[in-house]
Amino acid sequence: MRVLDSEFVQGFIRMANDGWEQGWHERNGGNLTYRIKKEEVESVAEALNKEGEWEAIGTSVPKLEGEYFLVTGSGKFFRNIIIKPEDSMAIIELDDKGENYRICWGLVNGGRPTSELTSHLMNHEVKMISSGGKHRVIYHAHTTNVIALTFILPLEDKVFTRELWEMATECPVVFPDGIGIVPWMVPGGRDIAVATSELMKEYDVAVWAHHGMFCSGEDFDFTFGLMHTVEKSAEIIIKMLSMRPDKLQTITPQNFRDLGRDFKVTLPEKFLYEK
Ligand code: 2HA
Ligand code: ZN
Repeated sequence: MRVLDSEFVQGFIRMANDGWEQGWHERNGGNLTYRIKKEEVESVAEALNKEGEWEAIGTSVPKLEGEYFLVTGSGKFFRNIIIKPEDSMAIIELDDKGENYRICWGLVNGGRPTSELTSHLMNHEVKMISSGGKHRVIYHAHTTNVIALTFILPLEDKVFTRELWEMATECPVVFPDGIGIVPWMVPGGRDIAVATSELMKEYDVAVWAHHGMFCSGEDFDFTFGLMHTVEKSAEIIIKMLSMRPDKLQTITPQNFRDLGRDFKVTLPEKFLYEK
């Protein structure tokens, strides 16, 4: 099958374009990667080039040995993915140590996988293990309202989680484990990748202060939906704070406990502190 005809590639392109339309991907901002299923790799096997040069990942992800990923390209614009996907993204294969990758398809005009490949692959490894193999999508976006909040809220997991939960009743059901905060760090390197993947052991969402968000999920719908839900909640905080500096009423810790019981989600007590 042609790579571009396969459902997983179409799903990837649609998600990338949805992110563009949300306004989360100015210029070359953001990146998206998908751990391809074995049967999906087989379905496009004849279109994959296995002669490419191996390149160092910059870290070691041994649990991902031999895995294939569909990834956005470094310096490529999300805005262009829908019109020139073969220029904007690539399929890469990892070697048997999880230390090197090679390009098997895409990036037809040259280029490299996303500048955040180290963060993506370290997060994939952590989430593949913690989800028993279910999580396949890692998504980084420059979500306007969450970024704005990182200038005015303390950079603490418990503050962001609680404030975001309070803004929309469905939030604790969509991200019951909460969200983690990475303080400002230089992007693109191993240090920010290590810090993010540490948080991803506990959470499906990590905020990069003054930069954006990372989300992990099982498929394109869940991962996009997660990013969208967190960002929408942040938008409500901004609107709320723009109207008045404090809340007249809100969802209380006991309301959250009642919600958790009826919706069968465990909400950690550390987020249900008295203010
Ligand atoms: O430009 O978003 O974090 C891509 C990025 C780097
Ligand atoms: Zn970024």
